[in-house]
Amino acid sequence: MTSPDDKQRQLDAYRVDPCAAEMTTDLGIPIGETDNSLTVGERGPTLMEDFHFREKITHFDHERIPERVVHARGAGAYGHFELYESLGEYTRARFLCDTSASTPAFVRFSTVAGSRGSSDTVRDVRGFATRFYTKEGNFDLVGNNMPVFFIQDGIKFPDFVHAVKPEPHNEIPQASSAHDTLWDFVQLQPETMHMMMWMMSDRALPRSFRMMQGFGVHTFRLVNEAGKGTFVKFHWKPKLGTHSLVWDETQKVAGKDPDFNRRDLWEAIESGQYPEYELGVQLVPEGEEGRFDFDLLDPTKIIPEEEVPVRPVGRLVLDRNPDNFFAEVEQVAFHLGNVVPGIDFTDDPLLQARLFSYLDTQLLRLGGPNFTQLPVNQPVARVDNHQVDGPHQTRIPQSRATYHPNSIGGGCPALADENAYTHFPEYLAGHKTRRRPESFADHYSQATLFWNSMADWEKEHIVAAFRFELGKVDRHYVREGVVENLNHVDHDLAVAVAEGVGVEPPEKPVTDNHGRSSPALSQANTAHSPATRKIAILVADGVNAEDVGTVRDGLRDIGATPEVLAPRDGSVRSADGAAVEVTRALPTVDSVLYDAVVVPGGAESVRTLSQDGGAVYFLTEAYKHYKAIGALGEGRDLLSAARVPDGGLDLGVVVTDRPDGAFVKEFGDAVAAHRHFNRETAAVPA
Ligand code: HDE
Repeated sequence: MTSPDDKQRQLDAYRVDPCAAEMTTDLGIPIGETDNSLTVGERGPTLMEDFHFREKITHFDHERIPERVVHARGAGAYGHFELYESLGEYTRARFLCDTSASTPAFVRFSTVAGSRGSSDTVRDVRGFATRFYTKEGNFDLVGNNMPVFFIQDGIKFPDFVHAVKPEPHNEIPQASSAHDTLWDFVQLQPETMHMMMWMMSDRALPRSFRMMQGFGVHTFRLVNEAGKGTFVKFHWKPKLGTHSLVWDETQKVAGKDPDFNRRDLWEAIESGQYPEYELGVQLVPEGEEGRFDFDLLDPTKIIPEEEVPVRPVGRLVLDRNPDNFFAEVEQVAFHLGNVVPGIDFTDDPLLQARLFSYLDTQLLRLGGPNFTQLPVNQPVARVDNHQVDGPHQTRIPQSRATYHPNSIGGGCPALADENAYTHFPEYLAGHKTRRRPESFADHYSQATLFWNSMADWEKEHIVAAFRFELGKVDRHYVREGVVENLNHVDHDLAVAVAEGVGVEPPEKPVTDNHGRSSPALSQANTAHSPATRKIAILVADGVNAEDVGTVRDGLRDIGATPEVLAPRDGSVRSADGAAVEVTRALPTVDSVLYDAVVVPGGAESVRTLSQDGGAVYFLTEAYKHYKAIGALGEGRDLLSAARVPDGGLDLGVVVTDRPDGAFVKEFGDAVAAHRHFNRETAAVPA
């Protein structure tokens, strides 16, 4: 049986308490002076024999490893996975059969295109890579927050990545797809169209790593004790629902807090608001794969949830931040090839390419074949084999015979028996060829399905995103090429985009829209909760203390995170002379860093805030970004100053004279709704 502590106990052996010893060199020689180099006289040259100086600088010079060529920027956390019910009918993977096991896990979330220092909130896919430290070895589910991919065959990956990365001549733009080379690739490679619909949707702007779905993307294979295979797609569903920022907000956050998503994950775990995701599987029995109008091996296609339901099988809880970013998050080395008995691959050509790439990339990044010995990469399962030597070998093999078979070493280690990994004996025969199958040829139907499934506001955001991105493309013919491709997806979409980017709109559709939709694809149909939402309470001297108390305590009771913001830090004096503690000073924060805002009553407080451009702008901008807004008593006057319509529950503006439970309930519901896209905001000056 696995326990979530197995991995932590193993890591304990590597954790270093900085207070456990005095300062030494790397070889343990005590150091009493580290501020001055060894010189000839106080003003003379430095001596070569200063071994402490040389060791310190040499180590510093080598402190970086190559950043990941993609997914360079990320954040990680430990957690554990619990299974609801056994999947023994489909797989022999023990962690998917034993409901008493709690499997330790490590997750790394990431953006894809930007370098390590880029901003979190750019328009991009997010990586969602999960490692399960099972008793049978590590299983890495290296997924994304979108269920399809840009290309069908891995041999196109370098082409795609070169196109989306900053352009080669001037290394501009950083972490953005809005430039010529990406869209040139897109217009020439129509298999990208389905993924580009996701990329231009709000899915590319997650509010939080805690509020995005995860997908294994490829079709994998589960194999049971009897050797029977079942095709499987893996899904992660966040407990808090799938929610996104709005575009204007993401761009501002990129400057105000480039670590927005990273910080959000860190703070949620530190404060005990543990992120939680449900693992789901879509199962397709071997032999039934022909029943779809697409190929299960094509990674640019989903299986609509309405056709094959996602069966929830377990939950992942992230409950521990790493101790050291470099040692754990930077050095974690995921590999699609890390599978356990009972989980196998398919012939998806993107998956097959990844099986080569991840191991290769780790050899470069981590400097040799022993990276699996790094604490975060070590399995909790026992490791024994004849792979010896190489840079940074940290184990001390005691065997006198490092080959198999051997008699000198007693034949050890013995080969595994019935628990050994066996590959699914798929029957294959065919000519060697470099050809894409005909079953991969339809690049548009599912892009149309995605478009048809969107709510009106989601469609508006997609059109605006295409207009923004193509508007940054200099070559007119590239814009035209993309519009031509879009006309295969949906005529109205193509016309709307064309009109925004100065391209002649296509006259008629290429084919009729098939009219099918999949409601599960829309974020309008996700889970909603006020839990963990950051809510600003704007106050100044003279605030009504009862209002603040009721709102703050009421919001905490529904799991939200209220923060009291005032023109200065420390505390403010309430109308009845009490001290109201301030969480943060207004000049150090911005409305884009909060989910909602409330203005308590208190005539003097509201008068002061109305004279404070920062406070007024805070509200105006929150309104523009469709966030829930609340006001109590005189707080209404600040709404007027910010040109926020007074009241309008259906617009997410909650106003009351009395600070009571009913207000908290209504405001909590408005917060849970996430955004109120039915507002008219075009004229709002923020
Ligand atoms: Fe990756 N990918 N990828 N990828 N990928 C990497 O491995 C690659 C693909 C994904 O948090 C690299 O360790 C190829 C699909 C995530 O450390 C590299 C192809 C999906 C992460 C690599 C793909 C992903 C990576 C870079 C096309 C979603 C971050 C550094 C055949 C299912 C893992 C590294 C982390 C990272 C190659 C396509 C997800 C170069 C060749 C599809 C989440 O090996």
